[in-house]
Amino acid sequence: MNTIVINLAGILVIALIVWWFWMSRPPARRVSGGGPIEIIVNNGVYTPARIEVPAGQPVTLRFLRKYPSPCAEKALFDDLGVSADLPVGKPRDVTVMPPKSGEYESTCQMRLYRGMLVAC
Ligand SMILES: [Cu+2]
Repeated sequence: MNTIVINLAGILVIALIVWWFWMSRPPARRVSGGGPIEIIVNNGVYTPARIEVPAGQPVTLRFLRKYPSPCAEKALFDDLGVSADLPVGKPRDVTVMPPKSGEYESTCQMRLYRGMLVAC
């Protein structure tokens, strides 16, 4: 009986982890006006993780890394050819330009942190 409960709990935890890292779709944040968009880097997530930006215009993202683990030390935009080092506790501005409308993923070097720039 106890084994079954423990197994179920284990499955639940795994499902939660899978959902958290791969399937959660937080609501997009739309950019209004100029100024950098602040992104908090902490506990395995970017906040906000999904940001809508205008296509074909440079946009500045201000990464604020609060998590000291080396996992969080880089922000990579593979599709945009951008890679930035993020210092702990100090804002780091990264300017990117999505060339056309579409989704552009940002990740850490291990791909645990996942963010999405939605250009339209
Ligand atoms: Cu990582």
